[in-house]
Amino acid sequence: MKKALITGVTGQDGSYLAEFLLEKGYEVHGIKRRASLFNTQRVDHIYQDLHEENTRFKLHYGDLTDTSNLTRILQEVQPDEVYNLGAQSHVAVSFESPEYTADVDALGTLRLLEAIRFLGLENKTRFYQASTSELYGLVQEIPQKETTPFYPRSPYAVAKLYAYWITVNYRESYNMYACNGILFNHESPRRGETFVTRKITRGLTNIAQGLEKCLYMGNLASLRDWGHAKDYVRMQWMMLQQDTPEDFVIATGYQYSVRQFIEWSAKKLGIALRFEGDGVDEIGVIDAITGEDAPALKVGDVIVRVDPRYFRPAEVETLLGDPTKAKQQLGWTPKITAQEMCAEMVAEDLIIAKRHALLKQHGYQAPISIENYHG
Ligand code: NDP
Ligand code: GDR
Repeated sequence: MKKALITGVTGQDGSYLAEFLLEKGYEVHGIKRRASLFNTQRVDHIYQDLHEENTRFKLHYGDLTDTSNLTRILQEVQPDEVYNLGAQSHVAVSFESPEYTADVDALGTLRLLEAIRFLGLENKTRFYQASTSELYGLVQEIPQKETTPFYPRSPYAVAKLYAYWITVNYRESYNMYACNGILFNHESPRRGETFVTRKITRGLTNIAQGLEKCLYMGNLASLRDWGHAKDYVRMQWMMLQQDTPEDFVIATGYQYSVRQFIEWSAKKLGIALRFEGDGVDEIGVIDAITGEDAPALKVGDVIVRVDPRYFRPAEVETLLGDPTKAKQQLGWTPKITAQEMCAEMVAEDLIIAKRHALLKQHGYQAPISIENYHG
């Protein structure tokens, strides 16, 4: 039975990857951080009671800033594959905590690679690094592919640049099977609440249920190549099953604006929008793809207000990936479109919003503070 170790197992990708590897018959080990509240919601459904025999999903307390802890876990587990998904992954937050972001995202990667080498596992353990389209930052070529020069635009991206190159360096220096997946934005109903897509689907479903009044947003013109996390974790695994380690861009090859994502979500909910503060005040939703008029207004005007607080000191305005290499060499194609993913996210968040509205109706506080998630 193959063993995999996942850092960041409690995150969006970690949870989908753990599910995927368990289905493939792996024994899956994950590193979770100690927190004062439970932080395993995304993997609770695959939790296996350790008191039972033959459990195949095991969690270890750990942190990417803690070398001895990482070394001990690697020694204990002796994994065939390590997926380094753990990171301070929020770009805007990285401007507020740049040093911590570098410690976790850059040095954390080095710590893992060095521990693999130190333990003499370099010929056994294959290593996947969660690299990112943020490396392209101020884009030098459209669309971006494996050979496009990098130009990072945030402390997060600069830290990930180090992680990218140290992975390449360990591959070249020590002949390790180590590779980078350069993944473009990917989302799902499990996406963190402060990333733009989830903030939109959560905000608009809350508004539709009368729980919030206004969606405060940053740069609506920003363009992203959005895929579904489920499609992308499959690719993370595929990259470690090749004869030779190589780096791959994973993207859909289609690009949309933040504003379009808001419009799709509103259309799905049948609500009308009014944008304020972005220089264009508009009433009504226009379907971004078909150009159809919006359905009739159902719950009153929903106001999307641009708030400069959500602008970043340096923005990545446009990202569009070229996944040709992954398609040709690995036969990978994404199955879920951005619009389908948006519909799924809206549907899931609507269920949560309805539950919260019901609690409120009966005088109870929603279990999660609605106000806490602007980011
Ligand atoms: P999430 O933010 O959802 O998950 C990050 C994970 O890292 C969480 O499990 C988190 O733990 C953990 N983590 C954070 N800090 C530490 C630390 N100091 N030590 C150990 N673990 C830590 O990210 P995603 O799942 O979306 O992304 C996975 C990886 O892929 C990240 O490295 C991200 O940078 C990268 N990436 C993501 C893309 C995307 O669009 N989603 C695109 C390209 C790259 P906790 O739950 O306790 O917070
Ligand atoms: P990103 O994702 O920075 O691309 O990083 P995010 O969803 O945070 O932002 C995407 C774009 O939307 C704009 N934006 C807003 N963003 C947020 N979070 N909140 C807002 O209110 C808002 N308004 C507009 C942003 O400015 C940006 O242009 C994600 C993370 O998952 C990284 O870890 C990963 O490496 C990259 O995707 C690929």
